[in-house]
Amino acid sequence: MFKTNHIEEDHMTKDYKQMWNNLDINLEAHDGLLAVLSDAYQNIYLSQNNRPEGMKYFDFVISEVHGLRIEEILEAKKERKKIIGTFCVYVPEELILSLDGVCIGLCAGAEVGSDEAEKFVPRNTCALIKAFMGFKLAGLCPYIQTTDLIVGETTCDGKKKAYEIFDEITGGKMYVMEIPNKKGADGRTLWRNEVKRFAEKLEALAGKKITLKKLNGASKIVNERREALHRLSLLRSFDPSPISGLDALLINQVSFYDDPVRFTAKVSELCDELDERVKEGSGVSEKGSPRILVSGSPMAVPNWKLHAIIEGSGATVVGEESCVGERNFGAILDDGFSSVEEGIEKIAARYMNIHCACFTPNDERLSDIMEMAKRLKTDGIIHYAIQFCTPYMVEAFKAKKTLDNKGIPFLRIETDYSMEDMGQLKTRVEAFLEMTGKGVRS
Ligand code: BJ8
Repeated sequence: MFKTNHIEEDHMTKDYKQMWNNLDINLEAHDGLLAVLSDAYQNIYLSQNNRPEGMKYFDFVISEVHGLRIEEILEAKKERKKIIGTFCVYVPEELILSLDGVCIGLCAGAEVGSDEAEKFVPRNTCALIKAFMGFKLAGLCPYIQTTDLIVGETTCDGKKKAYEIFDEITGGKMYVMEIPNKKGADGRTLWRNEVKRFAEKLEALAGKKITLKKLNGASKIVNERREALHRLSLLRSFDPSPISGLDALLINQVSFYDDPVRFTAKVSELCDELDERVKEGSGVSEKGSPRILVSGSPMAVPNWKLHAIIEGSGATVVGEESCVGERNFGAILDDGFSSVEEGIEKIAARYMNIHCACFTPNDERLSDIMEMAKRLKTDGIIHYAIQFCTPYMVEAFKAKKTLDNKGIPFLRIETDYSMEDMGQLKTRVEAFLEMTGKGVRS
C-alpha cells in the first residue's frame, strides 16, 4: 500500500481495497492520502543517513499502517475482542488490555479533511482536533471505523467540546472521562472514581469482569513497553546520539498503534543494536553537533515537520517532552497489587503523574523539562505548540522564564500541519542553532 524502498523488496504489497470498502473508506481520497504520505516518508525518513537496521521494522509498520494492522484488528474483532480508540495518554490502557481489548490511538497529524472539520468547529481550532474530525468526515481513517468505543477526556476545551460533535458523527461511540483541572485531594478522588467508572464501562462492553490475573498481565505488558521506550530515551543521551530524533519520534508514534508485545520486542532489539553503536562511538551526526530537546504539544503521525526542519539544519533532536514521547512512558506503574481494587487505585495514581498543560498549576512539567535537558545534555529547547493549542501556548511563557533563568537557550514555535511556513521556520531554527553556540551544520 504505502510504498517505501527496501520494504517492497521484503514484502509483496497486498490489495486492501475490499477491506477499506467494507469499512466505508473513501477509496479515491484515501489513495491520494497514501500517495502523499509515501512521498513524505521517502523524502523525510528514507533519505536519512546511517539509519539503524532495526528501523526496518518500523518502516514496515508505517508502510502497512492502514493495511496489515487493520487486518489484525479485524481478526481481533472476529474473536470478539473490543477495539477501543483513544486520544489521550490519560486513558488507562491496562484496563483495556485486561479485558482482552485492543487500544488504538486516534490522533492524526495531517491537514487532510480540515475543510470538512471546519463545517463543525471554528477555523481557529487546533490542527489535531480538526485532523481527527477531518479524517472521519472525509472517510480516511480505517481505525475509527473499527472501533467499538472511542474514549475522550475533559482535557482542553477544544477537545471536550469537539467530542460532543464527534459523538454524533460516529453514531454515539464516544465515552468521555472527566479529568480534573487540579491535582489536589479532590481532584485525585474525582479521577480515581473516573478510572473505576471506566473499568465498569469496559466490563459492560466486554461482557466480563476484570480479574487480578488479567490486570497483572496487562500491567506487565504496558510497563514493559514503557521500559523499552525509556531505554531508547536513555540511549539518546550519548554524543553522538545513535539514532535520529525523526526515527525516535516515529517509534513513539507507532507505540500508539502497534501490538504492544511485538512492539516492545522490536524496540528492545533496536536498543541492542544502538548499544553497539554507542560502544563504537557511531551515531547519526557528528560528535558535538547541536542537541535539541523538543517540548510541548503531541505530534501524531505524520506530523514530522519540526523534527525534519531541526535535523535538516544539522542538529539532532535528543528528546521529546511530549505525550508522543516522555510523558507517555515516563512514569512506571507500581504493579505490586494484590486485588483488582488496589490495582485500579495504583493505575489512577500513575496516570495522575502525567504533567499535561491542561492542569493548573503544572510546575511539575517545568521540572520534567529541566530534568530532561540535563539528562540528555541538550544545547537548547524548542517549545512546540500546535497553533491555537492554548494550554501549551500559554505555558510556554512560564517555561521560557524558567529556562532563561537557568541560561538554557529557548525558542518558542507555534505552527499547524500545513507546509506553508516551512521556510520561515527553518530560518528561525537555524538562527536559534547559531545562538546555542553550536551553529548550523549541513
Ligand atoms: S495529556 S497533551 S494527549 S490532552 S494540541 S487537542 S491540548 S488544543 S492533545 Fe493532549 Fe492528553 Fe494533554 Fe497529552 Fe487540546 Fe492542545 Fe489541541 Fe491537544
